[in-house]
Amino acid sequence: MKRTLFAFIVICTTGLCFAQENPFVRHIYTADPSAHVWEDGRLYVYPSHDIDPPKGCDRMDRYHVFSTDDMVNWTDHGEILNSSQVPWGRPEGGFMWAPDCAYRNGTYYFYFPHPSGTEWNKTWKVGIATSKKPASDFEVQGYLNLGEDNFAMIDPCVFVDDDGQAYFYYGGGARCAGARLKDNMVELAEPLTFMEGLKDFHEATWVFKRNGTYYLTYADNNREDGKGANRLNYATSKNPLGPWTYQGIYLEPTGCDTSHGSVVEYKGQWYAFYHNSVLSGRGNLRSICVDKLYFNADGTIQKVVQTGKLYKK
Ligand code: FUB
Repeated sequence: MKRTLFAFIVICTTGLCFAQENPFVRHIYTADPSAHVWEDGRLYVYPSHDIDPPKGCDRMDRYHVFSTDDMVNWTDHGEILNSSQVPWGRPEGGFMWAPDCAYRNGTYYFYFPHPSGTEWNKTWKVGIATSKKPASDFEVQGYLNLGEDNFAMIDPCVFVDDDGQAYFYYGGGARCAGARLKDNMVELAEPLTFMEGLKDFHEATWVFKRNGTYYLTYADNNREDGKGANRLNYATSKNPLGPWTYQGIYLEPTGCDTSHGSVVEYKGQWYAFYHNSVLSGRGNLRSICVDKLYFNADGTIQKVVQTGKLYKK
């Protein structure tokens, strides 16, 4: 009864609102949550969208955006971009993987990995769509020029430092690279360099800053019984481009074929966003979740307690 009440969906003027329960989005499958707090005081989540029935991660072809101002009631702002709207995208569509969003001088920059060719894993690009609004009206502008080697160029992350300098990272195919972005947010200001000091890096880069320390979180390559059981790890540095000091695991496996998350502070509380498989029972039909994240006095991260219906193997 309690669960039914919690899952009750309320129709709001702006869209669908959901009462808090993990997973906090239950009407569609979502993964790879990138969370940001923007100037309007709301927390926005930019996830990717698993399509039912799944075929690996091939059929993921669109993005929705969600927001909240109380971590309890969530608004689905609807679809903001579809692979059919990407002029340079692969003709077959799909493969709209983990995105990120950044804000600068009145414009929202939405970075999304998408292949330009049928041979998807050799033709990745990081597309950019822009809008004057955080959750609608995005228009594809092109893609970042990241050089000739487009293998596994996925999972873009853009971190904007306190001085306004933006940094671009990507992470896939067991390598993680980063570089400063120009003020225009659509060009690198310098060649990409590989991030040093990460242990067993797989993908899912996320960078944030707390008390003058930079944190880089990522998924490792852990596997159990031949299946993905990736964990979220983190490393710290006094420089946004490293070298990094490996610190450990902060999120254990969530029952999915992959793991991917973000860390953000909102109204004085830190949160870990991630995805799990409790709605579908399938590792590639994922659902985004959020739980509180706590730091120790020395700045290390305590293991996140996954609430709600816990994943059981
Ligand atoms: O969702 C598609 C891919 O799976 C992401 O880009 C990876 O991080 C993994 O979560």
